Amino acid sequence: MTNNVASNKTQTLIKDKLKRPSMYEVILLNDDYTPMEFVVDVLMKYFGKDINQANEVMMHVHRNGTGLCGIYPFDIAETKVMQVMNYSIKNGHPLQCKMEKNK
Ligand code: TYC
Repeated sequence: MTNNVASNKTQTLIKDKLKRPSMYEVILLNDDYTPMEFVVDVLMKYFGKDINQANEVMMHVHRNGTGLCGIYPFDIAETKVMQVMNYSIKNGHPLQCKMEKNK
């Protein structure tokens, strides 16, 4: 190895170091029982949506089966999913939420 040419291993290490962290989509799932107002409340409470954005996402999920709430680093996405599931259970609703690696 010459002074100014890094080995493959070094190049790989540099690349690894600079790689952006993977991001994760938090996705809401439709069901027949959760009230629309509750879903809107969830989107405002946990995903920083205003009333209009929350209504849009909720209606998208209602019509299409799933919808994107937001995209976050792993730990934040995981926390949001847990918060939504806990809040839904506490209020007796079957609302489901999941996370998926963002491609
Ligand atoms: N489909 C539900 C209803 O008609 C409303 C709903 C919307 C439920 C979005 C879940 O993620 C959801 N009451």
